[in-house]
Amino acid sequence: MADKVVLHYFDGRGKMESIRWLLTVAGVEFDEVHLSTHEQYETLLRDGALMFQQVPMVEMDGMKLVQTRAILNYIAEKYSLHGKDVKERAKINMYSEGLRDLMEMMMMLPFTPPADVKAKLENIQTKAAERYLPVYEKALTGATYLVGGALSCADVELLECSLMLEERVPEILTQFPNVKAFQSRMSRIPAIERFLQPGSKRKPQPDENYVKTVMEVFKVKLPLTK
Ligand code: GSN
Repeated sequence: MADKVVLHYFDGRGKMESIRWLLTVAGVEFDEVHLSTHEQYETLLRDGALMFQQVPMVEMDGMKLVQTRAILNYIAEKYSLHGKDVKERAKINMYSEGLRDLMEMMMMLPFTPPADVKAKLENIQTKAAERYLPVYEKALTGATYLVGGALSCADVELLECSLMLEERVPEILTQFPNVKAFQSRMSRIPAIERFLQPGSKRKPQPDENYVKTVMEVFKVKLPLTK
């Protein structure tokens, strides 16, 4: 029997959260090793476990997978959440990348100096409402899922991203009824319903403690290297 999947990351959302979502929807159980000290990070580096000295890292099928997109693509392909042909996959990837761009902007917020947070949040709100959400609203007109009438990783990411947006801007979906209806449909998928309940492996919004831990693990080297 294959070994259990193990996620190596902080006890928080960050880049790992989409991987938690996708594994959950794929019905894959996983364990987590939470990084909370620099020593743990050094041990992973010494063991050669991190190809680019970065997390997320996922132990799966005898591999130590890194690079968030590569990990998501592997899971999506393995569990038939990546379209039925190369053209569908291209569309799914385009939708996914848009969502990643938006989620990465939100991920940066807790690491943003307090004086800059308001402007950053306004920028996210504007981009979400004018650039990103209209695309998903249109794709979901008369459609259950974003691509090919079947559930894909892009759908899972849209649910994650839209819930994340609502945490910051509660009324953001008012102008996007298709996305709102999609959220309710997706939330009724049993694995997702369970994941949305308290006590699941879904992580809460990042707080000061999370930011402090990330800074400690990397010894103040800013985690987001872009
Ligand atoms: O998407 C990816 O997995 C990579 N392209 C980037 C991963 C990354 O930036 N990881 C950070 C921590 S998670 N925060 O974003 C990291 O390991 N930073 C340490 C470093 O030396 O870059």
